[in-house]
Amino acid sequence: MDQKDRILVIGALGQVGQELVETLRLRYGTERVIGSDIRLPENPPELFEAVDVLDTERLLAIVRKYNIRYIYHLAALLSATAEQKIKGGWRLNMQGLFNVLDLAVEGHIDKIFWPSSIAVFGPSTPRVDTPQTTVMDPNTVYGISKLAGERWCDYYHARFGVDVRSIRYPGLIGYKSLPGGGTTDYAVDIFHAALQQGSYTSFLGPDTRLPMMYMPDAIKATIGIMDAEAASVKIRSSYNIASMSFTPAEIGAEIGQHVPGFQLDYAPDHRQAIADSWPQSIVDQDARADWGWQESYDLAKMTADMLLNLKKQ
Ligand code: AKB
Repeated sequence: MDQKDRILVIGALGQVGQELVETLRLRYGTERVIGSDIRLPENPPELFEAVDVLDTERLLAIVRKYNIRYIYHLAALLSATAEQKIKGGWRLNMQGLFNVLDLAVEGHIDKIFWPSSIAVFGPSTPRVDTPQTTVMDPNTVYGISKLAGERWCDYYHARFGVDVRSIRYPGLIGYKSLPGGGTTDYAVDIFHAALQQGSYTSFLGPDTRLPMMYMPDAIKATIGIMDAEAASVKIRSSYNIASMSFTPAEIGAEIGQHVPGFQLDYAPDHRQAIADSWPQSIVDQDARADWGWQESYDLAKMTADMLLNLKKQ
């Protein structure tokens, strides 16, 4: 990337966006990373713009204003929220992606990161050690939009040469930002509740095993695939990536090692059905072989680090 070229993060106030902007700024310098979200936060940080990814004119104006060449397009409605806002979820998740892909076709930008999710898999997918390529029959609005998005990324790469790169995020856990509207959010809420109340009621049942990842690993994978040589990014739909899988009971037991007397209860709600349609564990050998993906955190290491940092806050 040329010194005068800049990076735009769309969805910079979201769970991943906040940490990604921070990491990219440390790496490339504050002035080269522009944050954006649908609205400005109360005290907007430096170089932050209100951009609705559905507003193509505004999007192009910002790309031109800052000489943007790379876009990390994170804006989306997650699995639980999109079930409540079916058409809105589809529109944001699909049209937003088209608008960014078209910027590349028109030559305004060079490279795109767009996240997919384990939600692309569905009830007929093998749930244990889910391979990169397998049956995919998502039955949620979010999953359907992510699978369609993957197909469009692959199409735009093959047809127009768009350099778009993607990974399938598992549930993401971090202490710097909160998730919003996902099925895996319990795995963040549980840490806050453990420290504040010493107890938590999980909205997923005790044995619901899901693939998860600690945020530093997710950020490493996100920047890692963008940094990789184009030729080594062989899959242009989206890569499976994995680091750990656990159940609410297992993470509760791990937290209990650090928070004596921690009490975990269960009251499964509508999100249980979504979780039950997703994989329990993921095979990610393509990401490891093609562009060197390697995780740093397992459940024990993540739990210790989460609690340490939340206590400091
Ligand atoms: C969600 O739960 O919707 C997300 C995801 C797995 O993509 N965290």
